[in-house]
Amino acid sequence: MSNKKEDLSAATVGIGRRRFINTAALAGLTVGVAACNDKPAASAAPAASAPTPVAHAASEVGKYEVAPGQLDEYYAFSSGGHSGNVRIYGLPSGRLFKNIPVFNTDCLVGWGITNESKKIIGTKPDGSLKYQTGDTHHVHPSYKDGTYDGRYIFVNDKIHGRLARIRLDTMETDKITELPLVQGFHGVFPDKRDPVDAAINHTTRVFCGGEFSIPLDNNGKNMDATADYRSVFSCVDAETMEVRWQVLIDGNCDLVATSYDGKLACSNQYNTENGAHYEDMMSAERDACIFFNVARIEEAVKAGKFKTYGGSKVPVVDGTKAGNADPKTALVCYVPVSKNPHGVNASPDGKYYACSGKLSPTATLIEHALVLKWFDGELKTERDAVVAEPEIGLGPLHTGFDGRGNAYTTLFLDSQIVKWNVEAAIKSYAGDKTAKPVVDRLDVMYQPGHGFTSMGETKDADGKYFLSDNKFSKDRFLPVGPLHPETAQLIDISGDKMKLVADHSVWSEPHDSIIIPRNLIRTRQVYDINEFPNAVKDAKDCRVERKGKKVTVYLTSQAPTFGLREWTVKRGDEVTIILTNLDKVEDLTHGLAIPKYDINFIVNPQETKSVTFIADKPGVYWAYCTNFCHALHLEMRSRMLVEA
Ligand code: RUQ
Ligand code: CUA
Ligand code: CA
Repeated sequence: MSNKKEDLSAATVGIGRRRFINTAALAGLTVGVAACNDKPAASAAPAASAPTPVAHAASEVGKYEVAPGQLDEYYAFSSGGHSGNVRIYGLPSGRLFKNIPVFNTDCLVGWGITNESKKIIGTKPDGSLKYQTGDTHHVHPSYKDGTYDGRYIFVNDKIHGRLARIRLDTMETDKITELPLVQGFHGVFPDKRDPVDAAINHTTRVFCGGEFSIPLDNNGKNMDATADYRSVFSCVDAETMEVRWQVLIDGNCDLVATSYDGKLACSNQYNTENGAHYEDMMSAERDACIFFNVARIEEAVKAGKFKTYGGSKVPVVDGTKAGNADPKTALVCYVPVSKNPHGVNASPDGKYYACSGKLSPTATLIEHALVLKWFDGELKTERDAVVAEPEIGLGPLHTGFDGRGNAYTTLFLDSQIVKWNVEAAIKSYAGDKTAKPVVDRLDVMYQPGHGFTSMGETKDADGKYFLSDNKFSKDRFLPVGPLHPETAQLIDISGDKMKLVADHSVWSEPHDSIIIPRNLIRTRQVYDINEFPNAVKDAKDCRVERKGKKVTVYLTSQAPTFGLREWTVKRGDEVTIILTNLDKVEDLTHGLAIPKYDINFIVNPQETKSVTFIADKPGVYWAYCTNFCHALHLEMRSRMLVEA
């Protein structure tokens, strides 16, 4: 299904006959995907049916390679899906630099093991982690004046409805917030300037789309009253990470986009039917893209026009259709969009939102200024905000922009990236038969989910690269057993024709990524010891302090020794080890592991971390350095005696 080489005209002609995808076609799709995977792929040699890759000419290979000792031009930050983390890799090389633990636990870093990380993730009353899993989907950095300011990255956890913030100076998670009334938190997007005070031209709010509708009073008594299930759209304060307000809506949210003037946030809706089963969710020919008028919502909250639900204190305003019939006072605007859209993206010029059809072979283009006009009561219907709906191919999901007026949409079913021209699409919609929106197509391997352009979510879209995060890699890499890696395919979009220039393997399962030029990122390689109130600032301060059964071990590391050669605690003590790395040299990280006590974490230069455990197993235990730090790394050990 995906290996076909369609010529452009044939593909375009074919679309009209496949106007909408119905249940039968979807059933066929499942079979198709399974069939593609069914071929024996145990051999490392290319299978006979392997596609001829649409690759660049051999002479151009060097152009996209990063030679030994050279640095990449871009950072890519990528969500890790149900691995719960965020990855950083370099482009164009595809070199993996770092996995940032977020909602997952990670024994390299000690994420979920140290007291500091547990506090960020959240604990139960007994001190254990509240959740050990997460499903990261969408990564978006904070903005200043419509482009990245290098302060933070925000990422969601779809499972437990949490929003995390990653500091970009250390590239570590620093806060996590759980949203009330939310199951399945999918889209996230920071504002690109303050939505209420235009003078504040950086991110102050992060918008979060709740995907699964649930009973508002989720008390175990109302499984069948699905018509009363609701989902909410949430706004989180970017600094405090507290939930400011929520909007109760009809239907569901999915992905989220924000305007460049700060006035609107929006979310595509694929389940306006409010169905609980998939047939119900795809029964309507049209769903919607819902727009949130941020200033009006905040006025309503200020005026006390809100309710609270289910024990949460967060104000919830009414964003239902019934409650917002008059555009002039409406908080929200539901713009009808073709069947079951997935994905909404704002164009870098701030003028349009592209919302893909998924079960319709179209992308719906909505004009920002017209949505504002609707809120002013100057538009007849919400649908009048639609300015184009080009037929682009089967299973359109996500769209990136090049800053030169072109959009690039992933076609999941066609296994293609389609490049279409925004102005041509608008002309064609207005009746100009000579306007041809689709300008290029490229096969990708296979079934792309998310795709994005370099800087494409900013006003500085540079039109250099498009990265296609594909959901199936099949025969593209050496086989590694039943679970395949995914393919991230790098496409050069700087010319008229898209050019596939690299296949990168990525571990399951990236959803969304962003590509940022390296000069926008400023990291620190060494911590400031004073950031940690509990730091042990001198090796001479190492000691053991006892208060009843609570014992604190103050420890330092400095290659190749720990500040204590040994220490003693008693069986049954609650032991807290506070470890400060006194080394100031860049890249000089130490680790501390204690056998049988399940302790393992690292401390970076000038960093302090702590762990707490019950000393319930008498004996001598070697506490050793895990991170190769010195010629005497193996000798870098201490002993803990737990007295019987
Ligand atoms: S979104 S590709 Cu389409 Cu969360 Cu996963
Ligand atoms: Cu310190 Cu290895
Ligand atoms: Ca639907």
